[in-house]
Amino acid sequence: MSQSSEYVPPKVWVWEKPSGGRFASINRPVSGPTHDQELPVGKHPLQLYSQGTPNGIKVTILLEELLAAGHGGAEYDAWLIRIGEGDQFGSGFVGINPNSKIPALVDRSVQAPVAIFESGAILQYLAEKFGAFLPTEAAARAQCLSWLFWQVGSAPYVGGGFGHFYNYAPFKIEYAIDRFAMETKRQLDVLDQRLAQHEFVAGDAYTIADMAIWPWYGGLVLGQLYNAAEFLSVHEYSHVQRWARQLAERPAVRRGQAVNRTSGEAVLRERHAAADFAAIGLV
Ligand SMILES: N[C@@H](CCC(=O)N[C@@H](CS)C(=O)NCC(=O)O)C(=O)O
Repeated sequence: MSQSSEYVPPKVWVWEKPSGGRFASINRPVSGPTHDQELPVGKHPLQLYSQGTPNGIKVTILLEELLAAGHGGAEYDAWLIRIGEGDQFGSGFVGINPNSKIPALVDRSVQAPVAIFESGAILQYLAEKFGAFLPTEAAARAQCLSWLFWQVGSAPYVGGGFGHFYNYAPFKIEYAIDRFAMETKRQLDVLDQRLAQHEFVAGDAYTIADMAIWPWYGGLVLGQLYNAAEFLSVHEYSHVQRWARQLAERPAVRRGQAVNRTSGEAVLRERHAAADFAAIGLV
């Protein structure tokens, strides 16, 4: 392993300059709004403020699945928050998510609107609100929530760790790439062993755990994330591959994947009606 580094950490870290790399212009070590920016509000009960990243599409997949299952109360407006432009630091967005990360949701179907942030919390809120995609029986529910929280806790090693150092960092650091490639492959193996035994992550039923896990780990094995399929030998995870393809064929997953995207094949920057999908060739 190459071990060269001339950097010696100072006694106290201070923020003097952008760190370089893809997110340097928006990253900063303090929280709170940087500018005034009201959030738009559409006509539907649910208002989503998001971008079509793996964390964002977890929620749009669930919303599209709920609508496909006949839950008309899940109609939503999906507004684009351009994280590369810093929209997440606008006063309106910070008002509903002090952590300045997409996705964030406002449920306006209730008398005092409810704001929710953190994708896992949003999935659980919606699943409980509509009584769908989250088992009610105690053991099955525990499995589903265990895998949901596994995703929320594990994916930062994939995104902030592996993806960042393999794909976005301004130069390659072998130590960092080794460390996070190993952890990413360990997580893929955890999932592969689970999916060797069960059709879906939480067991026999398709749940919010699948919807949370698919955008990250399905994306990796389908070659849609970080251009890293070959590097991570994703063909080794045959059960994850089987499950990832199965979900990718669901019309609601395809629709959810298109919402609030800014690039790629099927792009729906904002979604305000089911009919919007026709314009991009989706049903
Ligand atoms: N734990 C959060 C993570 C959300 C997150 O990291 N969102 C990213 C996009 S995938 C974001 O908004 N980044 C903007 C930024 O870091 O300023 C969740 O699951 O909702």
